[in-house]
Amino acid sequence: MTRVYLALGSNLGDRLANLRAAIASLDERGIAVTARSSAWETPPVPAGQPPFLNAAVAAETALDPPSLLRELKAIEHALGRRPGPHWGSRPIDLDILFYGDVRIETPELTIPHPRIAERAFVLAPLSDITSGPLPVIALAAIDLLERTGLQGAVRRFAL
Ligand code: A4P
Ligand code: MG
Repeated sequence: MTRVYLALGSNLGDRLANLRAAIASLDERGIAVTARSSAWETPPVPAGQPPFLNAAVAAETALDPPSLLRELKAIEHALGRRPGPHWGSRPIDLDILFYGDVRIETPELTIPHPRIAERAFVLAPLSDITSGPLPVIALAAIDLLERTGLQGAVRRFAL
């Protein structure tokens, strides 16, 4: 089993329900959720689309990285996501942040997910479910979040 961290984001439809449904689906697909963050409302990057609710989960899985990505894509599709513009609005986005301590650079997968260290919408949820150094990056989410200067731009909701 490998410890993975996943990011969830929604800015279309019932955002909280989308996050909850995605987390329930993970458990059904061999991705056993062990911790979930609060839901954080975050300004969209780039601006000009509805605000996101973001969350992060820790999970244990026996799936290899390509199989894990396939399961996440299947959940996105089941929850109504259809291919659209890169960085566009979506009912649900599921990304692999970390897969154990592994680095992966293939056409289909970049792990750790790019730009984690600069993204308040990833770091705020991660700071709920991690305390020490993050895998690979080796710095704590809370310290990275402070460096973004965006802490004040995110609001917490129960998930
Ligand atoms: N892919 C490569 N690496 C990964 C990975 N670690 N996890 C590939 C998941 N997928 C990965 O993703 C496109 C392709 O990336 C996948 O088919 C996979 O082969 P996608 O989810 O279809 O498209 P996307 O989400 O538009 O792209 P991406 O790269 O996930 O976008 P980002 O960088 O995550 O940005 N603002 C706020 N406030 N909150 C957000 O959640 N999200 C985005 C999406 C932009 N702005 C946001 C938020
Ligand atoms: Mg994505």
